Amino acid sequence: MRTQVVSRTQVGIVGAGPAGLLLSHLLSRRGIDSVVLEARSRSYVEQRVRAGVLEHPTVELLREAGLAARLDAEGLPHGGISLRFDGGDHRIDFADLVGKGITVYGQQEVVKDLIAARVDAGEPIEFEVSDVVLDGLTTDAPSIGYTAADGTRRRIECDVVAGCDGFHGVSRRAVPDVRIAEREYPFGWLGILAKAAPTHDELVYANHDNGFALYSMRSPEVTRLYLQVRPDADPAEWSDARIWDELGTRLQADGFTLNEGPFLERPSVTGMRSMVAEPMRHGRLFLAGDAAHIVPPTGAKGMNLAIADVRLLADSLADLLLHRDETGVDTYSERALRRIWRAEHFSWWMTSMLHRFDDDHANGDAFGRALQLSQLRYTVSSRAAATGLAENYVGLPHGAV
Ligand code: FAS
Ligand code: PHB
Repeated sequence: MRTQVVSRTQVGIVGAGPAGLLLSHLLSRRGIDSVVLEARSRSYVEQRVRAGVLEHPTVELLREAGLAARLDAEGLPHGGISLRFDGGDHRIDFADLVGKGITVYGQQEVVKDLIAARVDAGEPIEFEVSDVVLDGLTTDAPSIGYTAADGTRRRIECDVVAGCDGFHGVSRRAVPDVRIAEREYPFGWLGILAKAAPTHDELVYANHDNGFALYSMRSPEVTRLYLQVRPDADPAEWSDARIWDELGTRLQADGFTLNEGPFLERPSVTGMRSMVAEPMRHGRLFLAGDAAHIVPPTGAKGMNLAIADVRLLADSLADLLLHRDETGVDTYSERALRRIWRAEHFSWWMTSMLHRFDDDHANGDAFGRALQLSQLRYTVSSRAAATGLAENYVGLPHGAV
């Protein structure tokens, strides 16, 4: 084994997704140094197409943190969404119901803005690392061992380790007594990114007899679309013509047209699951984002929840490292989990209400289908019910639950 290179920082962060990058930025604004270790290349993480919707609290936080210049210039503010079922459109008017909205701005754009802020501040992000090992987590001198992109074996000695390495990372597995609560769904989403000008200026969630479809966008030139498919569906079975045909069927409504165009990346299938790992702390290791929880994307909560975790974690670590006050870190997991379970419920509720379940699934028989339609009709006809959807979708204020 080549000699180890040892360095030191206050917070070692594993993962350069929205959680890890934002945590590093928020800590830096408090004068706390950190190092971000990322398995992939910079270009890979900046091109990875994922979430598309920023909650109101997320936009406010990015603005407060000085990260919203491009978001404010290029993001698309939306005042509502439509639920499409029973052959008709039903708009949920966020502005009227809760006085706030959302912003459509791709996750990869948020990641680019965060990386640019770290690089501009001269803060280290190490890309293409491998063999990350977390040590000493129950001591006050934890460390992270890893192999750097140049092949040297390194170790970072820290005060704290932040596990922001997503669902497939190493951090959750370092929590010995972790308890996992989860649901698998009997379907996935085929994601389509098309160079085709959006024809409708808000998102449409469609519950059709053939299955769920989502109409979204990324810019005045790019449409983002999703089709419910089998969880093991092979994207190769979905020709361009079949995709456009099925989208046209499921999104059909009076006055609605769909522009077709070339795909900007090959359509891929994302599985659907709900998962929560508790506790989100083990000694000096703290989990944030997908490392600790996963939601089905129907509620557009995934990235927003990661950002809410990080706001809480940054405040808690600042109290610990600047003031030796452990109150924040001692209650971080319990406080974060309250918002997480609210988002888990909302995402499960939206998923259960909008997707078609097979006959052999509890939600798929005649009773389940009738319940689903009744829930949809109530949600769009009752101001109280529509307000419930609106306040969860635009995002409850951080700290509200
Ligand atoms: P991330 O997964 O974004 O980042 C974790 C980072 O850690 C990655 O860059 C990874 O390379 C790195 N990493 C992993 N293991 C490591 C190791 N051992 N060492 C170093 N680095 C390591 N959410 C929505 O709201 N809407 C959507 O439409 C949506 N679509 C999605 C589609 C897909 C295919 C996926 C996987 C997720 C989707 N999500 C969506 C959820 C997504 O946006 C996440 O919630 C968000 O990326 C969470 O951010 P992080 O917690 O930072 O995790
Ligand atoms: C997206 O635009 O990618 C998107 C929007 C809303 C969702 C999921 C994904 O619920």
